[in-house]
Amino acid sequence: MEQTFIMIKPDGVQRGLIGEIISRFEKKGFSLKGLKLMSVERAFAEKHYEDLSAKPFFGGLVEYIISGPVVAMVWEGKGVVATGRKLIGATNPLASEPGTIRGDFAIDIGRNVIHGSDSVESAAKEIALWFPDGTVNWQSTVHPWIYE
Ligand code: RTP
Repeated sequence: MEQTFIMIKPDGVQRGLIGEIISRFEKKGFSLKGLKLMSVERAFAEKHYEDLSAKPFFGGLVEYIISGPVVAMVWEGKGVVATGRKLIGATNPLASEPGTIRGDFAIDIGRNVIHGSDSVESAAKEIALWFPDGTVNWQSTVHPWIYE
């Protein structure tokens, strides 16, 4: 089953949005397979965002990610990468639809609350980086009520 990496960024943690965000993924029917609250070092944040290292906002982005604890998660389910991105909303929160996480809870692109993998390939890479010891292997008992 497909997995994605989701991170609640430091602003989401500080603003008390952890429960709200987890609730949205849970209510959709996705399964939580990994969860930890952690602070990351600069080098780790740079590694996570290495594809954006040439962007002018890279320095500010890294400062933002290391500015406080983040919640790292692995969510599993059919189509979870693309649908996770839909639940999250557009990168710029002012362009995110109401009803999405960024559309409901954010204004500035540099304080957009949450990260979600943009492809199955980057999800695998990010899960390996953030969860080097692996994730939790379990299956929800409501599985047959979510999938036909
Ligand atoms: P994410 O990786 O965090 O899920 O965001 P994304 O795919 O929607 O957007 P991406 O282009 O990968 O950018 C990563 C994060 O960098 C910050 N950003 N700042 N100041 C700017 O113009 C700018 N552009 C992007 C955002 O925090 C974005 O989520």
